[in-house]
This record gives sequence, C-alpha cells and structure tokens, in this order.
Amino acid sequence: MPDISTASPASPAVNPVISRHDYAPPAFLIDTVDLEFDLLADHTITRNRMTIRRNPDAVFTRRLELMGEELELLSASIDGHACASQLTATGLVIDDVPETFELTLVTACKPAENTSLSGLYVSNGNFFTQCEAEGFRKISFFPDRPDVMSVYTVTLRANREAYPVLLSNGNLVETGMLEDGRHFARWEDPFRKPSYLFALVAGKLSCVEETITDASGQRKLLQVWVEAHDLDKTRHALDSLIHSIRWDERRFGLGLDLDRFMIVAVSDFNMGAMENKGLNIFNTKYVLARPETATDADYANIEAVVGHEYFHNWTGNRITCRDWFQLSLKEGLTVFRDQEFSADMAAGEGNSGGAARLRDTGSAHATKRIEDVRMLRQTQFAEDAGPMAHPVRPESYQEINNFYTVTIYEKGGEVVRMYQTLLGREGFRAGMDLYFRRHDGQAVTCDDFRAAMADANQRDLSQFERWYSQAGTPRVAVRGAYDPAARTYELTLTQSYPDNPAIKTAKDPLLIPFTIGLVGPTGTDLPLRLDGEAATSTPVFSRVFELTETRTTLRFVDVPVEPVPSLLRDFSAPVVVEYDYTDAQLAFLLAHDSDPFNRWEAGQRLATRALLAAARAAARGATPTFDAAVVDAYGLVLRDHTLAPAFRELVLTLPSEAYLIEQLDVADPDAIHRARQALRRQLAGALRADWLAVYQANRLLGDYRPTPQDAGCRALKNLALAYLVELDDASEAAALARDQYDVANNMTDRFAALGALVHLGGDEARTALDHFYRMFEKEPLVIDKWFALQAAQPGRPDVPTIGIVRGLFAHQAFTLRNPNRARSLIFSFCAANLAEFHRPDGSGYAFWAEQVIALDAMNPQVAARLARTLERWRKFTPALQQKMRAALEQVNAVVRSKDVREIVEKALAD
Ligand code: B3K
Ligand code: ZN
Repeated sequence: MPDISTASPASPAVNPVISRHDYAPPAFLIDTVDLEFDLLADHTITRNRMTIRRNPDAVFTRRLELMGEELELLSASIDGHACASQLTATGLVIDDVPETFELTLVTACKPAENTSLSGLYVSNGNFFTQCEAEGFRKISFFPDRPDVMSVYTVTLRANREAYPVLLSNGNLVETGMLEDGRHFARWEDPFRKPSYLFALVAGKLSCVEETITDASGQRKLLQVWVEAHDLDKTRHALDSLIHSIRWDERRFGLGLDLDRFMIVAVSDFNMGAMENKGLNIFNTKYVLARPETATDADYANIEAVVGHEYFHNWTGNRITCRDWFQLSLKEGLTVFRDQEFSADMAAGEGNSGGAARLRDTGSAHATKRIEDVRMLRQTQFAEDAGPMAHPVRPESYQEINNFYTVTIYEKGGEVVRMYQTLLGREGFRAGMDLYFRRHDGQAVTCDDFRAAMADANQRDLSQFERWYSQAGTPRVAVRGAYDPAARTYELTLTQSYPDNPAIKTAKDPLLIPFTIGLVGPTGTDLPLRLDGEAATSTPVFSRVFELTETRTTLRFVDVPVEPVPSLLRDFSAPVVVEYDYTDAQLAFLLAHDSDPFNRWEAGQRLATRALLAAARAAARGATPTFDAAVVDAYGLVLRDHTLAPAFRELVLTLPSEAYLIEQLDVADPDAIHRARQALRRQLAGALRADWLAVYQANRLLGDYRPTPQDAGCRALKNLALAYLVELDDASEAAALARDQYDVANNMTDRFAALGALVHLGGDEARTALDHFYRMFEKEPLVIDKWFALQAAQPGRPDVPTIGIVRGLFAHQAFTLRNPNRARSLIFSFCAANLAEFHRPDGSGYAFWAEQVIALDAMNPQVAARLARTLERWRKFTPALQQKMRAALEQVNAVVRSKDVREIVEKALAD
C-alpha cells in the first residue's frame, strides 16, 4: 500500500532560522522532470517522474529528502516499483535510494482552496502557478531549491470547454483530444531550470500576438494572454516586450533564446510579476492599459515591469542563484537593467539606437533617476534603519518571502550601478560578458558576479564586497575649506554608520564612488584638479572619487574663488550626505547646478529643512511659518520654461511625509502633516498666478499619448491643480477640476481631477466619486484606484478617514481575497495616509491588527507586507509607541504564519 496522507507543516511556535553559512550542496541532482497534470479545481492529480542521481560534490547519503506542503501522496515508486517513504513535517523522505534512479510520485492538491496564491491556485476560474520562492513544493515533492536545475517536460490535461488554453514553459510540442471532452498539451523547455521557474496556466484566455525577427534573423512568437474582455488593453504591454527585446540585444548583446515568449495576466497575484521561463505571469496591473483606464504612471510601470521580467531571462534564469541569500544577484542586477532600459526609453533611445526624439535626453535620464532615488530613500533607507535591516546578501532569514525587500531590489540595484560608475559603461559591459561566458547555465553567488566584474577589468574589488555584507545606510559627512591665498579648496569626507540595534554586521569603511563638482559664483562648474596632478588640456568638471578609508581628504588646486560643492552627483552611491549648506547655497544650487539630480536635491534639502523646523513648531502647538526665500526659490523653478515640465514637477513636489518622518528622531505624523500642508498652502497662495499660468500652458490637445514629454506636461499641470485646490478661495480651482473631470480623454487627467474634487470635499466630491464608480464598475484596476483615493484622503475634524475606510470595507466591491483590492484600501490607509493612520486614539492600529490577523490566515505574504507598516513604531512619540506596541503584541499572540511571526517578533525585539 502506498502512503496516503497529507504533508502539511504544523506551524511551530518558533520559526527555524536559516543561515547563509549553513549552505551545503544538494545531496541529489535531478536531470529531468516529467510532469503530468490532470487539472481539476478541487482535486488536481500530479504525476512527477524524475531522473535522479547522487551529487558527487555533496556529502554521501542514501536518504533522499524532498520538500512538500499541503500535498496528498497517492503513490511513490522507484524504477517502476512501489517504494517505502515517510511523510515528515516538511515533506517526504525515502531511504536507501540507489546511485541513479527514476522516481515517480503521484500526488493530489486542492487549487480552489489555495488562498495563499503560492503553488497552484485558481483565479476567476482559471489555473495559475506561482513558485518563487518556495511554491513548487505545494505542487509536487521536490528538492525545491534553486541550485537543483532540471530539464522539464510538462503535460497538461483538462476539460476543453472549461480550460481551452493550456500553457507551460518552453515550446509547445503536442496537443490533442482525450476522452470525456478533455484535451491535452505537452510542453518542453530545453533549458535547465530550478523549480521556482516552473509555471503552468490553464483556462479561458485570449491573446494578442506578434512575430518578430530577432537580431540573429530568427522568427520569435510573442504573445500576451488575458481574459477576452481585456484584449483591448494589451498593446502597450506587447510593445514594451518588443522594446525590451531590442534593448537587451543592443545594450548587452543578449537575445531571446526560445521560439516563443508568453506573458499572461492574472488578477489575483501577490506581487507585480514573475519571470517563469518563457511564460511570465503578471499581475493585471502591470499588463492592462488603455488611455481611459490607465494613468501615465501605469503605462510607465508596465514598460518597466515587462522589461524587468524579460531581462530576468538572462539575469536570473540562464544564470540563477545558488541559494536564496544570493537573491540580489538576480534582483539587484535586473532592477539596474530595467532602470537603464526605462531611462533610455524615456530619452528616446529605446528604439532607434540613434536619433533621440527628445530635445533633452539628459533631463529624461535625470527624471527617471530622481524618481528611483526618491523611492529608495523613502523606503529602503527606512528599512535599513529599522528592525528588518539586512545586508544586500542577508545572513539569515526565517521566511524567504519576507526578504523580497527594497534592500535586495533597490539597494541591490544601486550596488550594481556602482560597478558601472567605477568601471565605466564599457568596463561594466566587459564584466557582464565575462559573467555570461563563465556562468551560463549555472546557479551562482554574488561573489561570482563581483569576480567577473573585477577580472574583466583587472581590478581588485575585494573591499567592494562590504556593500553585500554590511547592513545600514552609510553616512558621509563632508567639510569644505577654502584658502584664498593658496587658491586651494579642501574637502574632507568621513564615512560612518548610524546606530541600529538590529544590525549585527561589521561597519568597516566601504569603497564609495563619490561624484563631485565645484560650482563657481557665476553658476558654472570649475575645473577639477587635485594637488599633485598634472594640468590637463581638457578640463574635467565632474569627477568620480573613490573613497576607501574612514576619512578622505581631497585637496583641489587652482581654485580661483570659493566654490559651492555639488556632492554625490547623480546619487553615485546609496549613502546620506551630511554637509552644512546655507539656505542661500541650496537656492543657488537649485538654480545653477549642472547636475540635474543635484539641482532637484538642493530643492529637497531646502524644503526638508524648512518642513522639519515647521513640524517641530507645530508639535509645540505653534503655527508653522516659512521663509520667503523658500517660496522664491520654488517660484523661479515654476516659471523657468527652459526646464522640462517633468523635471519641474519633481522639484515642486515636496518631500513626502514618510520621508520627513525618517529625518526625525521622534516623529509626530500629525505635526508633519500640518507643516507640509502649511507650506503647500503658502506656495499655492504666493504663486497663485504662476500655478494658473502653468496649468493653462500645459493643457494638451489631441489624442492621448503616454510619452514622457506628454506625461511630464500632465504631471506638472495636475500638480498645479493640486496646489490650487489648497487655496482658501478654491472656487476657480474647483471649476477647473470639474471641467477637467468632464472632458478628460485619459485616466491621468480624470483621476487627478477626481483627486482635486475629493480634496475639496462636500457634495461635489460625493457626486464625482459615485459617477466614477458607475463609469468604471467593470474595470477592477480602476475600482482599485477609487478605493485607494478615498483611503488616502485627509481626514476632517468631524470625519476621520478611518470611518470612511471601515465603510468601504463593507462595500460590495471590496474583498480581502484579492491582493490588489486589499492593498488599494488597507495599504493606502496604513502606509499612504500617515496622519490619519497614526491618529492619537489608536483607531488606525486597531484596524491594522484586525486586518493583519484576517490576512494571516488567508494569505501570509500579503499579511506580512501589511504587518511591516508598523515596524518603525519606535520612531514615533511615546504615546503613539505605546499603542503601536499593544497592537503588535495583539497580533503576536495569535499569529499563525511564519511570515507574519518573523515580522512582528523582529519589530518587538529589544
Ligand atoms: N522574482 C519575482 C518575485 C517573486 C516574489 C516571491 N515572493 C518577480 C521579480 O522580481 O521579477
Ligand atoms: Zn525581479
């Protein structure tokens, strides 16, 4: 009799800790995997035939251990004979296995009951899988780790009427009819891959497709699969895929290695998208777009995510990670690649390779860079300062899904960018080429990548390893001293790390590429020459200096006048720069710095300083006030028509409340909110005529185009509208908003107008919200926006937003089961409406605890993400801290998933 039982791990009270240093090679290797699925929503049968051999590089054992969760084992046989096996808390064990053998396991699972959206699950009646990081073990017993790479053949069988489309990785090799109205499809993926890249999709789907000829002259079939009613929203995703393929061919000489490449959209998905080999599965949010339903940001995100997943085909799939501690090997590198792709596309360099479509490609690159850095500093710097701080290559984890973090992705992307800054574009490309020559088809480590970069450039990059092993955001304190007699200017740069009890890693000096310019009094850069260097015929105005010691002194000679230093140009390293600029110097840099990033940065520093002072005043009960100089500096930018609208919009957007909270030792979100609102109102009033002029000047006529130029105009115009509705007399703004809402031919403008009306409140807001809901009732992604807008709206004294959120929670269109919907209401309130979430009565925290507990039982990954919105609780005032701690303890007492347990335990740890 075969074992018939269920392996479903009971959740132990303490999570086991997985350590990087415990890595050992797999005891057995699996060369081929032949999977056969009989797909039924409530009971899917999977037959898994594996050819297995003992790993010569591992410690000898006769015991085969496979991972498995929520599986029913129906039979197990070795080389055709039933074999004994034992189910354990984590999977299946088979003793006394031979050197090489064929193991066949038949198991059953229940996709319709799978609410975790990991493994095989059902969404809108269709089957989907999500295996990264450890979902394959919910599909079959397997050594579910990325260093076991196999060639997969997959046969799918299902009822043809209910599931007309049957997809898996690789190439379609056979299809046909079966008895009882069923049919089958067989897929072969010629490339070895780890189990986390396996995927299947089955159901009622339609596709748009296009065949292209790649750089080597081969025909490639590209498909985007969606539900039939969404076919009109697929063009942009397909175009983005084509652009991604062209860009990777050109920039890195990397082509598409399969005959076909498929993207499938699913509305129930835990994250953005997944790079399964040849069969990328996407959250609908990152596929579907037409002008009436998607905003400019949606269009840009779709392009970036399609690019990201496509680029993984080489950086992640062809070369994968040895273990999950190396996650940033693929994620940081692929983030860097998608950022470069988006920047090139924005600058018009995406398609032609030649003639730029934009007048100012530099500013398009800078716009993208500013957006990326703004996100990094708001989220990753906060993570690095809190209880979840970890290095880009973590030392340990309890639940790997908790480590798909902004540190792994965004800081990891910055680490890759630093190689390029240090080695130059060509040196970086040489490093990439060597990386592929050495490691194609392998599962490798971050050290292997660093070695390829070093060897291809004959550089010693051993100190650079610290970027992977040390957690926390480094500080670089800078002092400048000008000697008019000697005509020298000396900069002293000192590295350090702030205290964070959660960080146990070393704090040794890093190799920091630090780009500097010196701006003279007329606003132009001065030539840079260090003491001891020979004068060159071509002066250099911006230079990358390599800081390697705790303290570095740079002595510039031939400096005719005292300059203003422009530090860390283009954000050349993920550090915090401390320099005591005067307000006048910041206003000067904002007006003149030749580095657009630092121009923006100067404006942010100016505003941050003013806002923090105002927030301190507000916390004491005083009315926040602002110096006219801040308003004047902003006014100059607003009126400067030589600057691209997108850039002006970025400069004129004040630092976020989340960013400001991180700048304070003790944060009072209400005071920060009031300070920021006061500055917004002051800027609105003082620059009223300019805002109106900018609003009118940036109205676009004609058809919607999601180009960066048009998007920039819309962004600036809608920022103007958002400022104008802050005026005491907002009647004019209200009329503009009403008109814009009515005539908009695109979602960017309609949604911005709706936001303005909601900000004004009253009957008009209600009418507009009702109208919007009825208009887009059948568009889930738009209804997500409708929920999010209301959850993020400021409260009024008599109507706290929590009341609105609880009301919406009971709305017929709300469901906790769909992650996009849950995020649109709950995360928009808990993470994007800080003053309301942190109301002193603790009502936000009570709501948070309820939702974390409800999600914990349903979808641990989404629950853990929500749990993290309270991890910075120690940042706040004692009264708020006390209430947050109580909420964390309440969750800790009842938590079931490893995911949430790890987060709340780390948050509560001393
Ligand atoms: N690699 C996936 C993320 C998987 C997340 C698992 N919890 C998407 C991406 O980074 O492209
Ligand atoms: Zn990725």
